[in-house]
Amino acid sequence: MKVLTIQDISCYGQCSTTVALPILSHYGHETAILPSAILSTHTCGFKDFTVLDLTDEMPKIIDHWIHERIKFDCIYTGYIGDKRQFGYILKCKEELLVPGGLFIVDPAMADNGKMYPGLSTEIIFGMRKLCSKADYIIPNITEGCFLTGNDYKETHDTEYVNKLLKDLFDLGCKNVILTGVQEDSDTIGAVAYDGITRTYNLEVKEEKSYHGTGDIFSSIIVSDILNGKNLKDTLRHACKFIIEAIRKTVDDDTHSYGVKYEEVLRDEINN
Ligand code: PXL
Repeated sequence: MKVLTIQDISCYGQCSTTVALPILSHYGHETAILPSAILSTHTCGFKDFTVLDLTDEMPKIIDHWIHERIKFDCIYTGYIGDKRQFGYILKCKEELLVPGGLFIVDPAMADNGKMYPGLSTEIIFGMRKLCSKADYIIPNITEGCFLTGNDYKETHDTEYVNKLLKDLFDLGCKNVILTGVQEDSDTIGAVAYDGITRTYNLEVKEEKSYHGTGDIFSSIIVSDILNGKNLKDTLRHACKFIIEAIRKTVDDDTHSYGVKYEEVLRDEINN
């Protein structure tokens, strides 16, 4: 399938566009990018990172593609640093998706109860709008709380998860995939909700957590959905992949900025 991903390029740090492209390609998809910004690194754990905003370039790229009659089977969005970009993204959805194409939104803007450094509350409003028009949204718990006004909690009983899922679904999307769900301190995973059915996949939690795992998770979800894999297997694949990537990284103290997901891809090829 032909996938357009709209998110930033963090030049160093294993997140957003630099992880989405190899993963989408690995699972057989053709890729195109509409970069929202170029940063020297991602914004968590690095100081004094540089940012080049690309908002003004977006409409020119989109208009060229419309002129060329270019179309995509899926548009997959991630980190967006400037509120002016949401309108351009919705234009992409209207003009560049094939009929029946999928609009998948990872509202990548927050984690561990906090917004990422430098993001304003206007980003939350924009992400809400994207979510209202999405076929799938893939928020983590923190993003789910910011999108719906629920309080952030570290562990998540069934009542809390169900309320978040319902409030997220009520934004107007067709499917919610909520990540980072922790029923207790030993397990972590994801729950999908389509307005009727809840599909769970929880795994034994690794001690450490890393930046960029949400982007890897979403890229696998997008890849598997486009390949027609069923939801339960898709969730299991994405959760196990992240756990495995963390396991490959934990012993290397010099590697704290992201996970060694490439080694998991290599194992999938070899096995
Ligand atoms: O991994 C999400 C992400 C994407 N892009 C940028 C980020 C982050 C998280 O820190 O800073 C620029």
